[in-house]
Amino acid sequence: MVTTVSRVLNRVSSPADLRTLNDEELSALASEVRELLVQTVARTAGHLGPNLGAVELTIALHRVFDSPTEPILFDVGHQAYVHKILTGRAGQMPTLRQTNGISGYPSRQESEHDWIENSHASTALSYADGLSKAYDIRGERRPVVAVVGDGALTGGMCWEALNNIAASDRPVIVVVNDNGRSYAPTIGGIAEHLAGLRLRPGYERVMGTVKAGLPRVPVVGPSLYEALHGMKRGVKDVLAPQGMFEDLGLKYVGPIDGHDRRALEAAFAQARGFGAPVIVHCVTRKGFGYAPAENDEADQMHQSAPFDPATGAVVAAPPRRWTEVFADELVALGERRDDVVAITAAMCEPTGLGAFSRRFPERTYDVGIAEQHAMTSAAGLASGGLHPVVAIYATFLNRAFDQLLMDVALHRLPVTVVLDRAGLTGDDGASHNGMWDLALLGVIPDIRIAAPRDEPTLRAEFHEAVEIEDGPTVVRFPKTPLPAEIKAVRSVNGVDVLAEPGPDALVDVLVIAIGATAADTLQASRAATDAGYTVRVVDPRWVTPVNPQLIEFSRHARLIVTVEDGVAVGGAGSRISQAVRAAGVTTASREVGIPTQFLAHGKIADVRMKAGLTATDIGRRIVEWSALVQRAETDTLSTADSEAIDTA
Ligand SMILES: Cc1ncc(C[n+]2csc(CCOP(=O)(O)OP(=O)(O)O)c2C)c(N)n1
Repeated sequence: MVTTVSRVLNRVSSPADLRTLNDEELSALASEVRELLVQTVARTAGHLGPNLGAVELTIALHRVFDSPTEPILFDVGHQAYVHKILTGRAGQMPTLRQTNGISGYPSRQESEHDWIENSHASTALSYADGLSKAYDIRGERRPVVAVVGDGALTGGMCWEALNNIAASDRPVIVVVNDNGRSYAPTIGGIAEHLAGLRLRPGYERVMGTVKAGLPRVPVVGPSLYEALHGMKRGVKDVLAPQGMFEDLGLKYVGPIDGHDRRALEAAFAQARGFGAPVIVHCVTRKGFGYAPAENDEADQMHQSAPFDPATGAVVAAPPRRWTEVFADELVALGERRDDVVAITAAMCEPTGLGAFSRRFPERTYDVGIAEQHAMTSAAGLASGGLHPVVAIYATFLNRAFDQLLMDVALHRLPVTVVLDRAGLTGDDGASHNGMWDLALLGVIPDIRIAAPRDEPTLRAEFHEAVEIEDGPTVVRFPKTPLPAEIKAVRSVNGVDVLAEPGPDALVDVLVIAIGATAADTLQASRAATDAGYTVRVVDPRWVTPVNPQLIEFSRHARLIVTVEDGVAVGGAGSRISQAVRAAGVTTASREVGIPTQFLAHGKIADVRMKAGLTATDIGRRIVEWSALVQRAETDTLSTADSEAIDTA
């Protein structure tokens, strides 16, 4: 177990230290890094496969390029654990992704070696393009390195950037970390082209023969590494234009065995010396050196929950998630309706499309990491008479906003967008929280958004959504485990009443719970009841359009409090408040939601606490606001009394 940093790794506190090590030490270092990766992620959870595959590549980059003067940018950043280890953070690895610990992505706060931290894919080449332009204008000749996976390379932004990079003479070095996979195998023409380069005569044959003869061990040792290392050094690493890249006007180096550090270093040095834009194509294996990851068919332990390092087996059975319910319903829907098709942006299994894709492969489209294209392609499918279901994580919807607005909604096309991981997601940090969707979607004319609160409402609302054929619908649900069923005490014109003193009662507070906040909101409302206020808790089920019944309920309350797990500014609550005011109802209203901040990574419970969104926080605020309203009413009454006396 390497929680105390050992041996060679002990001597590496910055990339400069790497340049003092000999071959043997560097091989030992690679093994130690892998051991540390496995032991760390086994406890903290996180991205394992991508990092195991990038060990030699990252060591070689840091030996050839002088980071941070020569920036190394990691696309997505989920494969940057090795970079963290080599840039002075090995000792902090046990805190990876933990509250107040180091981030699971590069972090500008953590290190001058970390340049970008957004973790949405396919941006590194654009950053590199811009950085190199800046250096150019400032008269500095500094190479900029962008490390991009074959998966991220399917994203359109990469090609927009390459279009500019190729037309310049600035030293942008695009290192393609090609493991043939995103989560699952990368699909599409670009992937096929890369595969074509990778499969040039001789390359795969050598790799295959070597790999077949190797003993399987849980964590790679120097001998295994050396075997590959030695055998692969015959593979060509020529500086030569190749097909697609040549057509773009880019120089191409490769394919390089991405686990042969010396070959990598030679290629990087060659690219660096070239002094102009160049692609270095490195072929790696996701999960390399750790048998359970290499053998994991689903995603090569792309992102793992805590596991037993000896076997790779996940230690705790995962709780039942919203995703599984959606997955179930989608298959059932596919059986009933042959016009339903499913689209994923390279996240088939994580977004719950796996079962549907196996049952209806001809009706499932993996478009690559290309949310924008996914949405407009869905518009095309809908124009052609089908009903597409686009399944993406809420945070990645940001990418496809304009496409949903203009290409889908403006055309009133029946596309159902299913947003997983809506609300706080916690340990993946600021860029992964699904907290913007309600605010963004709220400005789309006539869009219909459902926010289920539990399993039965998810099933029901998804079905209602796909029945709508005259415009887009959205169904959003969180990452947190499914709560117990929350039964409505009654339902009025589509609004579920979850708690109330009685059907006709005028209440002190109308609490409107959006989607999965229902459980906490009910708990919070009990605090208000305990404090002596009468409370009605409702779930509108559909966030937009605002249900007129909410306005009716508002007329029978002294205060309205909305609760949502998205940004409060411009969110569902503010929309409801506006609708209430527009209807001439003067009931005071307050909105509980996520503050407009980039929230640091941590356990969801900790992040929720920092955001003031626990049941206790919500309860306290409801009580405080109720007291304010009561006081204001008393003040108004006493002012009215004194006015009456004055004028008497
Ligand atoms: C815009 C966007 N969509 C989806 C994701 C989720 N995601 C994270 S890593 C990944 C696969 C990346 O594949 P690749 O770039 O080949 O890197 P690898 O993990 O194979 O090293 C995906 C789809 C993301 N980060 N950004």
